[in-house]
Amino acid sequence: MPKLLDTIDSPDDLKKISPAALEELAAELRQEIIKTVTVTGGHLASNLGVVELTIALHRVFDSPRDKIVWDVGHQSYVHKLLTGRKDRFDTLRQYGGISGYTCRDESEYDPFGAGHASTSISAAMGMVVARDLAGEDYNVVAVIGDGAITAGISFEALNQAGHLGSRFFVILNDNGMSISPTVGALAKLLSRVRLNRPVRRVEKRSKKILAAFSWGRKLAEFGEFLVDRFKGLVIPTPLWEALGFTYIGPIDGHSIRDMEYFLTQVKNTSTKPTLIHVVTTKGKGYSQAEDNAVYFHGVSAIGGGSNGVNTYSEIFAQTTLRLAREEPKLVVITPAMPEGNCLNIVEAEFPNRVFDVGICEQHAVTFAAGLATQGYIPVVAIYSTFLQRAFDQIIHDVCLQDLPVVFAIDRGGIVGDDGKTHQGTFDISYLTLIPNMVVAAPKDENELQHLLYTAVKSGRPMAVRYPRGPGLGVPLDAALHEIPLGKGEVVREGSDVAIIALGASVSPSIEAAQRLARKGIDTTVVNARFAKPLDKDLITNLAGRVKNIVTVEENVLNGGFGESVIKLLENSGLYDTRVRNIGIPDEFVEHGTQSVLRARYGLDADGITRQVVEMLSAKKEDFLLKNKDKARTTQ
Ligand SMILES: Cc1ncc(C[n+]2csc(CCOP(=O)(O)OP(=O)(O)O)c2C)c(N)n1
Repeated sequence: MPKLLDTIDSPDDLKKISPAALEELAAELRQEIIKTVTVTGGHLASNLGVVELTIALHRVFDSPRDKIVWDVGHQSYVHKLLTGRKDRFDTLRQYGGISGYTCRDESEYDPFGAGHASTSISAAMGMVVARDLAGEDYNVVAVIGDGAITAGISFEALNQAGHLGSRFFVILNDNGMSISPTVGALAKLLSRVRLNRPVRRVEKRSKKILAAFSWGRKLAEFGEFLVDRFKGLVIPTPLWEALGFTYIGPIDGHSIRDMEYFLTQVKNTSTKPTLIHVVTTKGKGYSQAEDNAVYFHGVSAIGGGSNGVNTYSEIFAQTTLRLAREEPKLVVITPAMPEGNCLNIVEAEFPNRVFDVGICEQHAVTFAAGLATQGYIPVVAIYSTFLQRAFDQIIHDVCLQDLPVVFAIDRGGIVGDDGKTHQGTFDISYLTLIPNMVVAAPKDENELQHLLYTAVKSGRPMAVRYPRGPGLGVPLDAALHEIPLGKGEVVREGSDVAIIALGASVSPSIEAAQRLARKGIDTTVVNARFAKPLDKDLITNLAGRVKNIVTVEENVLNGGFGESVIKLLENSGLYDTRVRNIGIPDEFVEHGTQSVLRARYGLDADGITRQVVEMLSAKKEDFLLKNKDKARTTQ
């Protein structure tokens, strides 16, 4: 039987589908998503939860003229399938394929790209003001989850929206879940609304009341009516009202009919900021995902996983648990990523010392700084890409006051399928420029344990940055020891060329050295361990002996580890050293598997070998330090 989905190339086609057939379409969309995500990996439960909401939005609004701004963008698969991307949907998150998030380059139906949470209301407000300034009349709709709305930036935008008072729609997609259950006082308030019977009655009654109205002007009072009539019940109207919004809801987010009805009313009548509270079930329609929405938030592609070797995140959590047992002042902070950082084992034993602060990276860092002022040792467990959010907090609240906050930075370097918005390729640059900060990166999971121990003992702001995925499978030392700050290690001696590698790049550099040996090239490999402070003695002595130096890092070259090495050699007067920096050029790294992307940037053993051979066979002048700008552009 032909599929309804096959007939839809744009929201206009969707509008031609009869209301009676929409449930069938919803089922087809769910099947398509499950089929694809099983192969490609991706965000499953969040997308299954917004099937009906997305259908209703595209039937009521007129995208791309009307702007629908999805927060995070991880739940935009249905939207992609309905906006001309179904034929490429099987390339989701694959190298060269469509992104797992919204992306302006990909479609005119994506008015704003995302990947990080909580930007939708701000971005949509920009569009609202642009519309008003230009004297136009399109609709702007921000769709945000109950997790993402907890971030400060969301409230900053709501605050402005209420102040300006322009016509604007915020759809709060409330499923009670972030990746883990949503935390915080707002989450408690919303869950009272979701679960409370009187609210369900309100919902039914408001529908009846609406049904009694004819379409048109009278309905303009609907929002105010609902607010007045039921104020004092558990509906959180006072909160939204105080922010200058009309509150509508809660609405059953799996009833297309209800949503079309309510959305049409507000679209036709509302003149001010309006928040439409839609209640959905994460994982809807796929019982396993409904029962375990945490696990099914994001699933790996077939064949993905760690092949039985512990991931760096797991080793981080196991070490943190050990350290928490020894050090009663140690506390752990996660901005909404307890699962990704494997913190469940720490939380199980020390529930009062693990704090999930919600999707609030800025608060996480300043909260840690506050704890540190009182003698606690906060460990901020955070992904590299999300820590970008807290740049000023690291500078102003932690480093300027030289407070001993440990940053356990997961997903440093190339992360893979999540793509441009999630690559951890900037942290070495943005952390090493800050005074007082120590920045370390372990060569393997055993060294991760020791560096975490070192960081906790250091009494300094210190970041330990490690990659996404499994460790190397090396044995773990039973006893933890401190590593002197700023001390690297020579892991292999050779006289033709020296590779100084950072973190995850050490292992492929060792492999490259073995390949180079087969070509008769004698290679030193240094595990730098610290991007700051650099091991000055080790590096300058090395440059005295070996005149060809290659640095390797999974970070952008601009402001990266390699540049610091060049600066050190220059400042030490070692101008006759030839240096080549291997790393990420000045671009955003798209999606694809980690191995494909590492190969693309020459960061795997093949690429490092090739570049060393190239360097040794190139003219000497191309790499002399005095020509360093040229050297850097020979990537
Ligand atoms: C700044 C930032 N921090 C953390 C994340 C990781 N993350 C992706 S989705 C998500 C949960 C979002 O929850 P919610 O907004 O309620 O959407 P749902 O998945 O429940 O539909 C989190 C924490 C992110 N994308 N961006």
